[in-house]
Amino acid sequence: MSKRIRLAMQKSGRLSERSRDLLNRAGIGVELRGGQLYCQAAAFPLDIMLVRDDDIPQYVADGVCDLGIVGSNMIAERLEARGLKGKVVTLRPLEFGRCRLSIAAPSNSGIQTLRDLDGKRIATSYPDSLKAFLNEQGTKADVVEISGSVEVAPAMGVAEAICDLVSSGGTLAANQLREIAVVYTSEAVLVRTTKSIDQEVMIAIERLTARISGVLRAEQAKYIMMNAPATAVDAIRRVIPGLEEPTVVPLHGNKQMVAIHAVAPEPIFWETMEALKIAGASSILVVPIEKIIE
Ligand code: PRT
Ligand code: ZN
Repeated sequence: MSKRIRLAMQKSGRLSERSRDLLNRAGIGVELRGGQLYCQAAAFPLDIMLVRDDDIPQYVADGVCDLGIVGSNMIAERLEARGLKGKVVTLRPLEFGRCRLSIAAPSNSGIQTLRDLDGKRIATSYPDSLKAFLNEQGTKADVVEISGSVEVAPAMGVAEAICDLVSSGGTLAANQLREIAVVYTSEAVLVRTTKSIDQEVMIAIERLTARISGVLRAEQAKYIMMNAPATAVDAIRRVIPGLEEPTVVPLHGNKQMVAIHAVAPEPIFWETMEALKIAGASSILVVPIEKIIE
């Protein structure tokens, strides 16, 4: 039996569905039933451990798992802030689970800047990230560690401020909290252990990483086709940023007109389509791309 990658990802929570979806789009064949802690991928030498996100950094750092899909906030808190950064390498950001770790205080309090936090208490589930940040900023606040519902800490008199993850900002607003500093921004990342890895597994990791990169690039990119007068090709190339070498072919029976086909590395907005039309293009088609391998 060939050797298999061991990958840790979140069992259930904000990252689990997107993690599973990403692996499936990379052709891995992940079928998970509720309550499962372990799963063998059908179409790739990959075994998946489904765990709490808090445990993923340690599993990867210890080499219990070769790879992990986890928020970079967890890597920062569990490893970087504890001097263990070298235990894992980030293979690539995964473009989901975006958020920021922010310090916030009640809107009606006098706390408006970091300096106002001197001598105050800040409640958080990210004590090590927060302590490292306060140290770096020279702010002398006390860190109160709590495990959940951080946003209610000021109302309950547990602390004067909080430090928590923010994505839409809705939770802060609902609790009359104002953001005063960003500790770091975060997104889901693919990480690998720096412990030694079997050569066969390493090759499979490279294949997996290339497939994931292909999926993510394809998600952004669009295939664009249009007709235009041959004289308009240069103007059209200027409209689409990053459009490097389009395929330009003459239209049958009309020597003045060409068809232009190209991969646009970024989404094409209506404004871009309108600008293409003004530059001379017609019959403009934009279609999604499913996979890319360079
Ligand atoms: O059970 P397990 O330990 O695995 O899960 P969990 O409950 O600890 O984590 P979970 O599923 O809530 O979050 C997993 C990961 O999602 C986090 O580690 C981040 O990497 C990422 N993520 C992205 C977020 C958010 N956005 C987020 N908004 N994690 C939590 N939040 C919470 C935040 O703590 C606050 O309570 O959402 C609230 C704020 O959201 P907004 O939209 O109101 O600003
Ligand atoms: Zn967690």
